[in-house]
Amino acid sequence: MNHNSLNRRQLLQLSGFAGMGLLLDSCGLNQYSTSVGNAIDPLNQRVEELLLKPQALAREYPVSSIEPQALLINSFNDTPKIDPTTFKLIIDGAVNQPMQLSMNDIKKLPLRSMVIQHVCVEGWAAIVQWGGVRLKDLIALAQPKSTARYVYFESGDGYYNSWDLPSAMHPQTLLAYQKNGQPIPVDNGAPLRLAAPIKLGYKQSKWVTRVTLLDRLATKQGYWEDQGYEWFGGL
Ligand SMILES: Nc1nc2c(c(=O)[nH]1)N[C@H]1C(S)=C(S)[C@@H](COP(=O)(O)O)O[C@H]1N2
Ligand SMILES: [Mo]
Repeated sequence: MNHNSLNRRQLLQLSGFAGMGLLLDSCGLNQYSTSVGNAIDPLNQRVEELLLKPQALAREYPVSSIEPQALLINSFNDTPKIDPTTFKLIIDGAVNQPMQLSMNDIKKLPLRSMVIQHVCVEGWAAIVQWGGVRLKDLIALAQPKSTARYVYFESGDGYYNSWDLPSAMHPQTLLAYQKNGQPIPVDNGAPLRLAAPIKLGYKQSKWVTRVTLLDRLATKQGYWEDQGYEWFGGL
């Protein structure tokens, strides 16, 4: 079943991880090492471990701390035009189950809400609420291959980015469609944007259209990263 929408079995699989067995069929140990991976990714872990092992949570704030004016629009390019009714998020690469999901599909998945601090390296920060689907849940649905180590994100405005797999699988890493309790405004990345309290602002791609799991980091690592920003971008 290739590039199908979310079906009932997959939804059941997600709730309670009844389908974990499917994720553990990896074909033996993979001993290769990527120079980039070993050099700058201290958390290089196998995907099976990341699906099971709890990761430490970053600070969350009460709703009363939200600073609605503090989150500045920061876009390197024009806001892209994406029709949310026909939009499909592509998940592909090192997965056994490539998928294309509509916003309806995505909204059927468990909604995770969090109030976190967004930090931009340009010298501002904002407490903001994000609601959306955990990226980990989407990756689990796509059945990652045991060789996957990185996640590459493409955006509708030409922005691109890559993350280490542990950060992508972190329980507070969301593909968000809500901001401060409302649908995300287009300038903030609708219909889907990355939101996580563990990475700097430039790692939080807006208008994400494609999520590609990779065994090795591509030469294109990120729009800002390729101009000298640090790749890991952790907080
Ligand atoms: N696609 C895309 N994503 C992006 C950017 C961008 O220019 N294009 N800018 C980044 C930077 S530097 C920051 S600080 C945040 C800003 O998010 P906001 O505009 O919703 O406040 O988006 C990040 N994600
Ligand atoms: Mo930023």
